[in-house]
Amino acid sequence: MKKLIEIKNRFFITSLIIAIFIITNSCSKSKDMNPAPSANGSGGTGGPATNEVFIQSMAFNPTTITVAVNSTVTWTNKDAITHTVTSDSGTFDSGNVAPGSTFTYTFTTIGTFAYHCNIHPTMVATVVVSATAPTTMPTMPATPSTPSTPGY
Ligand SMILES: [Cu+2]
Repeated sequence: MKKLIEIKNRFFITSLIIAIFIITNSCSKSKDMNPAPSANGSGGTGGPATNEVFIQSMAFNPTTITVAVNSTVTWTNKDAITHTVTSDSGTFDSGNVAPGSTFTYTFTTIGTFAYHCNIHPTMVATVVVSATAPTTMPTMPATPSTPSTPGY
């Protein structure tokens, strides 16, 4: 009878040690949890779309746009003053483009077309019309490198 109690006692102590070990182990595991990655801010640059030129801050943006032949280019006046989109060679002329208005022109001839604003002669830009669509993609901002996680 005394022997049986001793065995039961040892079993209890062994179980207790195992239980403590499991609890300790599971607690240390929770330290491995990584913090959730923070979400990036909203995208969208608000810049001109493909085949679009912004007339903004007394300048054409982009100053040189390359389009495939038979493309339609849209100029959008983002300024609070009137501008014009006038070809240097007289190929096209928008006339007055009021603030918030647009001018479109379809380029059916391959070549380089310099243009300016009749009201502000310092505003000059170029449309390059190529046989095929440009292959260059808009430059994307570099992906920021993730900071290294210190080892445990
Ligand atoms: Cu102007």
